[in-house]
Amino acid sequence: MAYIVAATANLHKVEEYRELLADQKVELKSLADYPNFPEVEEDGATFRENAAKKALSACIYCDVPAFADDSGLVVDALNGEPGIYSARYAPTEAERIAKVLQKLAGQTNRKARFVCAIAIAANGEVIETFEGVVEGSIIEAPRGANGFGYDPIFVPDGYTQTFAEMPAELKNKISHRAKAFARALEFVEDEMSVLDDDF
Ligand code: ITT
Repeated sequence: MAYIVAATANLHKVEEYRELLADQKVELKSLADYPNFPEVEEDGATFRENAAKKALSACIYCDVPAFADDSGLVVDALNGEPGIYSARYAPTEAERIAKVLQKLAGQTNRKARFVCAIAIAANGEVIETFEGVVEGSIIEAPRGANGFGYDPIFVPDGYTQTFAEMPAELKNKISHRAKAFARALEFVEDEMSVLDDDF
């Protein structure tokens, strides 16, 4: 079976991608299958740039089509923080959440969004990048144990549960990653020849 590499070291992302690819005839590998893959420095100025760099590095290193996402939480009242620095905002997940909540203390504007850029690379070049966004707000204290990252403090618009309270199937229908991935998949289905039947 053809396979594609998800260029991520984040096992939560891999888990989400496995579900999103469940109906596809393609085997998903991840960087866990390439333990010597060197870490990619995420020095881009945008989600798209970082996603492209990660996908291209993996495609070249693994010599198969690869995709990567760069994603994060963008909070309006914090001028877009943590944004592309979401993974590095503080040393641990709990501290990252605490930092956002502390900076938002007393703030009535809780508007935020998760953004996900997915880049696909094949045959040594970046083919395309796609973006998905889910709008929502930041609550006062964490709720829920599912998901990862900032999920316990993010309630998507139109819902009352945080991403961490929702079943994974629901998050995977409405999330930034699901939206970006649906666009990527549509592109791949339309442009299969670009991927030389490797996909
Ligand atoms: P890779 O670069 O190896 O894929 P990473 O975790 O470092 O793994 P990013 O650089 O894209 O990935 O950083 C994304 C961070 O944004 C992630 O660590 C979370 O803190 C946050 N984030 C992204 N998507 C999220 C989601 O669906 N739920 C909660 N937090 C998310």
